[in-house]
Amino acid sequence: MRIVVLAGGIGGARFLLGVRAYARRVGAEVTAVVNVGDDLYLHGLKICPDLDSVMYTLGGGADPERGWGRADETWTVKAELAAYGAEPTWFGLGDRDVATHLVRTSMIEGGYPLSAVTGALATRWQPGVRLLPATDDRLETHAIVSGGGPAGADGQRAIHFQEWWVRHRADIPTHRFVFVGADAAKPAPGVVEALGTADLVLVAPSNPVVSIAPILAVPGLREAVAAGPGRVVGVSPIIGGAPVRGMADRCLAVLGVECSAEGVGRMYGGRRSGGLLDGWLVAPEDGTVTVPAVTVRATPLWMTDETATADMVRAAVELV
Ligand code: FO1
Repeated sequence: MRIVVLAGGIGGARFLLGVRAYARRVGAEVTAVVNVGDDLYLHGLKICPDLDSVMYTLGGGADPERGWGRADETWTVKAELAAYGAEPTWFGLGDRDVATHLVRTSMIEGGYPLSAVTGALATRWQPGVRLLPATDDRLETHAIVSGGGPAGADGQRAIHFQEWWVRHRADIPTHRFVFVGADAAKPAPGVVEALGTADLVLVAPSNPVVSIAPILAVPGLREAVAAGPGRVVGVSPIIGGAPVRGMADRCLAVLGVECSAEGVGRMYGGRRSGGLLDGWLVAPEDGTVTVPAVTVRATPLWMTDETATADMVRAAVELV
């Protein structure tokens, strides 16, 4: 059995722990197609937050509370950069984490595509699933905001997603998100093939707006999901009207989408009517959720441990 997971960072990483556990139970192989919209260059280093969250979490090296960066981290480089007044200081690079960015940056500058770099880094971490970036090309999520700095004639300006997320904590008037580079991006090697042979495609309970949407914004990727043989089941990132973690509520508000399991399900849409999903897993707390042309199933969605998450995956398999 072949499972493909569309995943973002922290929630996606936690979910992949359960997908891996389920795959080990039934002997399935797993490919994770991971968002690159969070990626940025900082202090001369190429940083891939979602790929790293997934790699560190599955490799056992992630800091469990933060969800990003390394366990047992130290922050000497960060302090030294601040001592030089090297901006930005609002994005903290851990010393162990810097080694990942140094290896990645030197390989990229050596001409390796991001997918090859990701494979090389994963050799050390042995995540137990194949990690693929959604694209090897530049695709960056930027937020169009008002206020807080020099703006265009209409008072609006674009800031990188990380500045929006980390510096402003999404607390700035925001008009929309744009995926810079998306129109010229191609699916990374292996992505279309994986979707073309998948028995099941899972949409992780990641942020639908800034983690899943940038994956689907890669031309040809959404089409590959729709045309693939595998059934597509999404897992709601919203339980009881609130995001499990992060700021999906702020992101959905920018799009004017209701922050609910039903709102996100309807945003993704039914595959039979040109959307994404065949099935949609929602939490029992959310009561009756209807999404046109989609089979909705209530099942516990708290990823309290790998077994609970693996049970969610089993529910997805049973649903389709
Ligand atoms: N998130 C923060 O809130 N503060 C940080 O200083 C920060 C640094 C950081 C460094 C490397 C990395 O891979 C991720 C980092 N994150 C940080 C998380 C990052 O913003 C993620 O993109 C979001 O958590 C969304 O996935």
